[in-house]
Amino acid sequence: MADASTSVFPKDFLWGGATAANQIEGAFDEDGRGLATSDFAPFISREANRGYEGNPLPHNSMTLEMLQDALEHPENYNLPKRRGIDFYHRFREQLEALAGMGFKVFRMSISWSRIFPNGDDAEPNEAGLAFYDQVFDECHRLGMEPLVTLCHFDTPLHLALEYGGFQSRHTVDAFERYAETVFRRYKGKVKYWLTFNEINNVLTNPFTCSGVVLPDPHDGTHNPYKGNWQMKYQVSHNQFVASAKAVIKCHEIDPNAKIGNMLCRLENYAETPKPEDQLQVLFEDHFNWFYSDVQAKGEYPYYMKRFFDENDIHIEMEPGDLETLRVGTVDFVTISYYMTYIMRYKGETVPKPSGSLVTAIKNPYLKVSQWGWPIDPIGFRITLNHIYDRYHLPIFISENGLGANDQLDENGYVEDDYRIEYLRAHVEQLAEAIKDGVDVFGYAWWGPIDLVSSGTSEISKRYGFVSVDIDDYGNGTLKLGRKKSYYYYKKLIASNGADLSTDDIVME
Ligand code: P53
Repeated sequence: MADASTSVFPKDFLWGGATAANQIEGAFDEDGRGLATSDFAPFISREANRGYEGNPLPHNSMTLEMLQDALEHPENYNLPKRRGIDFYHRFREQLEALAGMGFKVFRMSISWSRIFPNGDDAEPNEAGLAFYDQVFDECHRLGMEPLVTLCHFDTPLHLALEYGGFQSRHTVDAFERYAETVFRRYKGKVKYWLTFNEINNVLTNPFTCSGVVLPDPHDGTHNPYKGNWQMKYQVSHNQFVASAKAVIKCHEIDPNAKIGNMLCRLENYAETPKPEDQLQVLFEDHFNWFYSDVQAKGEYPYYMKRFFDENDIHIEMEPGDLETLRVGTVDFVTISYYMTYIMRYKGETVPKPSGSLVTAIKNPYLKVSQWGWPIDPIGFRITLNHIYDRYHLPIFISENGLGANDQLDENGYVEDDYRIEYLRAHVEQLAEAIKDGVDVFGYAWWGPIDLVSSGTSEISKRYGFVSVDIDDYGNGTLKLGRKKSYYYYKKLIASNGADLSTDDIVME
């Protein structure tokens, strides 16, 4: 029998799950919380979403006009991120269910607009600060270390509307103050911090990722978010500086805390052995590595110069920025890993990023999820090796998971063998990576409790081991259930990842 004594995982490996404030909390207007961009991300059904494979994600097309309309007439929209799963009121019960699997870590984020309702207020909101005190205390009581993202896709609305989000240095300053405030408040309670969630997603989702709202051109000629590389790379620079400033503050305020980055890792394969296709992989890799290179190595990588020069991209910097980036490098690297991508040569010597999160070219060797995301456990091992080789920093898996349209019974149970298989296969490859010598210290399953999807605001794209009785329109009792995968993950954690067998799952 495989037990913890045969495990290849470090003894204190952090098994657990990951969430984000905007996808679980709800209570969007309670206790002084200000509005955030995520409060305007409308529900997009799976049917409506069918056409988007290979295109930028739907919320990317949020324009100023749509936002203003939703602000004036919220009743015309289904806005699930305002409801979440009511974690704000039910966190004790929900955390307890997660701790029941033996979680050692709970990844969550702080809602910036709960702490500073406008993002840049003179004083923080004590009710918001007190809420997270309770959540962290509860995590510790249950034996879970909180790992906390400062900003996970929820820029305060005021900063988005008045300053264009991270297009402005005002937002950078506001972020630094927010970060400093929470580092001081939670010193000793939070050991692991992350700066921005999936910082590279500005390339595809500047609204969601960076609070950028652009006006609709009205003549229907183009999507204002398409291309626009000058804006996106300026925003990236501003977020790098904001991230580095947070790292520096964190180290000053709490020398025992560690702070990491978070990259949506895109592992690319060439479509054929043609050297040109492999060259395209190199290009796309650069667009992805750029983010972790700056955050982990502290400087702009050599390969961006030519891309910026030949595409007429000019980054405006303030004096001291390069020094800030150099000093503010992260202590560890984290990624989300969901899938791999296929690259075909586009015929350009200096191409632009592909601007898509879901690969348009199908990999015939891989199955896909119900949402068309390729499932590639071996790609996970490959990507972990690539990252470790590049940075030699400890790695934490901030996200990995499978969204599925679970058919829950009246107890919230489903025999989700597909999720069990996804988890088993990815942990198996994670173990291989660790045997390869990669330093990984934790693994957080995305959405260990059903929550609102980021890309489409669906709840019916369920990721959880714990189910929540709520539908896409907010109907339901919010009662929790335990899926079959709950008992599998519990067993896996109890053996510290040694026992991956799926045929002796005990439902208790
Ligand atoms: P959802 C796209 C591709 C890969 C990861 O995504 C992504 C996205 C954005 O939707 O985002 C991360 O909920 C993100 C989470 C998100 C999760 O992946 O669209 O950090 O907030 O929920 C899964 O299925």
